Amino acid sequence: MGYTENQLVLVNGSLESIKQNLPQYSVLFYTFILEKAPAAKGMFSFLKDTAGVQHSPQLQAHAEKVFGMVSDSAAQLLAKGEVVLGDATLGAVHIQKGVVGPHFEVVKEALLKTVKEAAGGKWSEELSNAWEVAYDELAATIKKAMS
Ligand code: HEM
Ligand code: ISQ
Repeated sequence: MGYTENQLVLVNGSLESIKQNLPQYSVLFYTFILEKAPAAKGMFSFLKDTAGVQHSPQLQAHAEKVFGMVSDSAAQLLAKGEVVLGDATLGAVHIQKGVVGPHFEVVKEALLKTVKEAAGGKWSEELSNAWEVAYDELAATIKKAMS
């Protein structure tokens, strides 16, 4: 079955919860990533020289961009059943930073855990699945651009 309106509503509702406390959830997002892939710390310009994960405007802006792009991916899936990457340079950016396939699973897990925290009592398997499908489709477009 294709992506549904309800799935988009679920994604955007929890995106609002994330945005209501973006400093906290962006730090949490990176913390989950570095738990699984400690070496990824050196890949992010705004993390490599800090102790642990420290809040900064750049860190928050990057996290917000990723959450926003997954929401946009969900909207594209609903509207036309596929995702087209808006920024054609994203493949090259990630290659240049040393990103490889397995990193996308790490980021997915971290994203879903962050969504779970932010959604609180509103979390459900259905909500998580709506994020997962939109992320997977978006990740596939970036991986394709990297290949
Ligand atoms: C940079 C999005 C997956 C690591 C970026 C940028 C965007 C982005 C928009 C900024 C590009 C620019 O400089 O204009 C995404 C999305 C992803 C994804 C939507 C998944 C669907 C990953 C993965 C990794 C990663 C799996 C590896 C852990 C990085 C790094 C940068 C970057 C290290 C450069 C950050 C810096 O400026 O220092 N990504 N990314 N990304 N991404 Fe991703
Ligand atoms: C991937 N690419 C760019 C920025 C990011 C921020 C948080 C988590 C993953 C990311």
